[in-house]
Amino acid sequence: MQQLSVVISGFDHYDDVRVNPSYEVPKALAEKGVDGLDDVELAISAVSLPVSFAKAWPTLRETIEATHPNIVIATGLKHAARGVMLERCATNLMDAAKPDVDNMTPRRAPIDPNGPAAYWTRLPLRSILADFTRDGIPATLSSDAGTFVCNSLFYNLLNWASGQDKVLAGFVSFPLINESRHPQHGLPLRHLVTAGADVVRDSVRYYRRPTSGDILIA
Ligand code: PCA
Repeated sequence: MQQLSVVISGFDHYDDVRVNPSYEVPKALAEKGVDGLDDVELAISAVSLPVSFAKAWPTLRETIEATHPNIVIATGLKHAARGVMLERCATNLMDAAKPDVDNMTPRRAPIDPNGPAAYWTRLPLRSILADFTRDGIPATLSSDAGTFVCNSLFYNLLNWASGQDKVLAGFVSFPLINESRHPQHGLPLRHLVTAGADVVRDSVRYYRRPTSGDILIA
């Protein structure tokens, strides 16, 4: 049986957000696993990162170096999102409108002065979106994850992945957790966990059998 390792990261709580869905989802997936995958033994590691330009990526990289993952899925919270946002592109820009947890507010600065302007995600967004439709998860494709810590982490992750032989990596933004029956804003946690499981399952399938039908940049 093939053994594959997946790292899924989220962020610590910040601002006025008591429970950051971007960590609740990785934690639930690491605890419960993901069904629907035959002939594969999946090891899922969840890690929570500080909302810090300087420390988020080094913290994720430590977990990556300890677990040698085949797939890395980073997640974050987008307060204003109605549904799940599948991020297409990481840009080489920090432009913070508020300080991070270290009280740093980088303005109009590159993340890597020698790096390319942007990277496309390496996750199969089209097949993930198709599964979201099947599971009734409201979702959109998004062109960028902003210019705060989420985008910085995404860019550093893809910068690293570009030097690896075969690692899939990408970023998914979650809305707030909202347990009301018909939420106008945000989604119940169980829907977010279903969405996270779809992302892992499709990424594993794509890792094992890349097909020309799954266009990465959707
Ligand atoms: N969202 C922030 C950083 C941490 C998080 O969950 C962002 O949008 O950059």
